[in-house]
Amino acid sequence: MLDQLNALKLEIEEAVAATKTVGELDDIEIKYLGRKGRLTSILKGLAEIDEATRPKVGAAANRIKQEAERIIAKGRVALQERSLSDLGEREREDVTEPGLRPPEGHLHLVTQAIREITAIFDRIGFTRTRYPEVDWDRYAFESLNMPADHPARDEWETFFMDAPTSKTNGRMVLTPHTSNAQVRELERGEFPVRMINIAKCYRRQSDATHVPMFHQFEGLYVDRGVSITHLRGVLDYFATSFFGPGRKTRLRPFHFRFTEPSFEIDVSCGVCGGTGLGADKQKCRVCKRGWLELGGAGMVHPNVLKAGNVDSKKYSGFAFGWGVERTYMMKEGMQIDDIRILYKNDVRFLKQF
Ligand code: FA5
Repeated sequence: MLDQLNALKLEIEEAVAATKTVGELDDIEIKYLGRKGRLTSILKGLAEIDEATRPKVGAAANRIKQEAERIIAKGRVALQERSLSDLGEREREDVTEPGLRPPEGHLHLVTQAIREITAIFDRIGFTRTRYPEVDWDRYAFESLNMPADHPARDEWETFFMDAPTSKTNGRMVLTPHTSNAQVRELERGEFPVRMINIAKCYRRQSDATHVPMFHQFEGLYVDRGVSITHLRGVLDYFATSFFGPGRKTRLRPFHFRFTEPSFEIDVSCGVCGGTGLGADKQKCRVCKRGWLELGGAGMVHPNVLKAGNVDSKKYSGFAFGWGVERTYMMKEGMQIDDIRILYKNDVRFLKQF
């Protein structure tokens, strides 16, 4: 019996040493010391052994029971300590470690360009306006001296809305240019007019220099005694502010129905300095001729002033309309040879700006 008890004590010691969790230890306790446990059964069987050996065996059995309880209790403390130190290791936080920066985005380069253009014109008193990007034919064409069926309209490859036609305003269109703002602004009747209207435009076009949705910025200045000299001054101011000092503009005669005279505006090329020649004395690969085309401009046509209820004998003005994307592409150092990349949403491209 004594040998049996000593063997049981060894067995308990080994079992406790091998446990990894408190749950396993609970099972061991039940297995040996529970109501039907192996040590408990031995203690219960003491009554059946002969009286002579009973005190010796009884004392040994009780001693072993106490030792077993002590071994299990010690094992429990050790397991609890280990699980606490594991937790500390797992959830250790080093407050001195540099933090992980979350990925940071930025504004799209067209939005950046719009903000820059707005700020440049704001400095000379041109206020940014917002007019509809889905507008009546009257504002997009008719009031701009382009009566219905006039062939000039074809140049603005327009998207028409599938919507009811108005007797006075005609059909609705996705604005093909920002010039729809001209008469809307004049109708307000506040002078001087110094507007910069930046909005989305739509045309049925898509190639390396055209996208179906793009932005234009439209300047309009109407007051008494406005002349082409004012137009030149504003254009040069914009060119040096946006593209940098040393950049010049030039006016080339052109034809728009809503300005008279009309011009195309060119800006001197920043890569060849306006010479048209590259460092290798060959044609500049960016502009080929020293100048880059920006957009249209001209003196507001008397019929447009009339459509906006403005007396053309008292007031005169100039207007210009350029593409935001194209203008941005002409900035020095920009190597964009296909305008469509701006709207491909390729983050590898966009994050360079
Ligand atoms: C016009 O749209 C006139 N409304 C400009 C104007 C305003 C003239 C006021 C006189 C007075 P045009 O069709 O040339 O003109 O367009 C002007 C500019 O818009 C172009 O030079 C180009 O920079 C930009 N643009 C036109 N179509 C597209 C397109 N599909 N994609 C990107 N940019 C475009």
